[in-house]
Amino acid sequence: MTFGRWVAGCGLALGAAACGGDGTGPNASPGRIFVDSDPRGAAVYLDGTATGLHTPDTLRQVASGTRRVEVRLDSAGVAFATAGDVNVTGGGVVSVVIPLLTTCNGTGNCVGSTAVYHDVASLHFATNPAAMPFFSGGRGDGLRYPGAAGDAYASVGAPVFTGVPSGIGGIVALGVYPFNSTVPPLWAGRPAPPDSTTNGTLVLHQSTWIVPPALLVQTSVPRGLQVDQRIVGRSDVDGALFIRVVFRNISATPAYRFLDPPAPAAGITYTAAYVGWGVDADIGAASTLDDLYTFIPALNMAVMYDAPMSEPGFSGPPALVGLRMIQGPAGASTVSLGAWPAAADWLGTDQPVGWFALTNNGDKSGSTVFAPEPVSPGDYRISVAAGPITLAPGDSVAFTVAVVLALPAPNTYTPGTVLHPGDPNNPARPFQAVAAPLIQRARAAEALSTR
Ligand SMILES: [Ca+2]
Ligand SMILES: [Ca+2]
Repeated sequence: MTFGRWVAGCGLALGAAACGGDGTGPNASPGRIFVDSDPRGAAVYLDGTATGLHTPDTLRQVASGTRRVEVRLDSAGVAFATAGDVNVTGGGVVSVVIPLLTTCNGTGNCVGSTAVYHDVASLHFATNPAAMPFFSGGRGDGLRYPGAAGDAYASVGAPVFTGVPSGIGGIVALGVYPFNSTVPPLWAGRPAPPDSTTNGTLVLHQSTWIVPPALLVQTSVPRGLQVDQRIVGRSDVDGALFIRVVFRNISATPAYRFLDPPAPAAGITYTAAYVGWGVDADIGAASTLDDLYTFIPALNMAVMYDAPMSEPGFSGPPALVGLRMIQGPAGASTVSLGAWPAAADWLGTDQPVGWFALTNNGDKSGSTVFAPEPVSPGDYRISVAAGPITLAPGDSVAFTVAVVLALPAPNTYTPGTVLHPGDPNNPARPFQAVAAPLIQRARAAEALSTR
């Protein structure tokens, strides 16, 4: 979908600001640029040359016309930098607030190259500056259990979002793979507080902005959102991470508008929004995926498992992967447990596919709704999301999810025989006995989250 009001009028997505009349001319006098950044303390470059100044500060005696201003900051070994064009008018002052970001190429592989691994609670998992946990270049080893030498369980995990942006009339949806070989990611990593480990508790912070790259600036996609993730694991709670997620609507802030000038000046209000988290659990080699999914509605949990409960090359029985909404966002009445096949991943131009997946086709008839049973073993993604909520400019909403891994209960299944999920609403189904350790661990994760 294309919407005229978002057509860029004065520059590229990552850059243009202070559009309008320029003061160039044979007699134009120099002007000034007040440069701020978010966060502050970045080195300021003018037309590619270091000025020696750091934000916030004022560039003086700047020749009139279009000038290139860049801010750069190295944080935790990652270079965050953003550049944009600024029109300087003779004698005047132009003020800009430029956000510090790090982005990747169309495949996201630059994220993989900068992945950092963490170990806690027998989990070995990747994070990166663009804030896509469990991602390491799509190689399928973003989450291992138990430990670094353990088996591979996931290729990516990510916040998900869907809603109706004001003034647009369509729907937008953010999935777990917001990039492909031709479209750069919607995610732009932001500087975040450093990691910490205290008394066996690991705390990681991840922050990202959802901003359309130049190729998508005329497309209806999620934008104007900041997503902060606080990932916590404890050495005394095996196989569990919990993730506190905050979605913040930044669409009307000066720093965001520097990146996305075609967005409505008053910002964007999202209605009928669902917020949540998704995982591409891959139990075993990515080339031979034979997984199935199901749900445990009483726990608001989606589950992925190896269909034959026997994975060649694994050191033991394949664990089950649970994704649980532990605490939903304020005001949400429905938890939607989603799943979709790899072939249905949506990107820039097929947003209704994502809305369908994350809300279960908008079926809001109960407190917990879930996707239909899978047809056959394969490569799927799972999600937990809650809504509907409204997210106006300046609003924020928070929720907590848990990612939980546990081995199947012994002697409850036949290795090599496909374990069918059965009806999620039937607590007597055979799957329930197999998943008993996962259910127990998911309840323990809930207790962990309240301390
Ligand atoms: Ca498998
Ligand atoms: Ca998968």
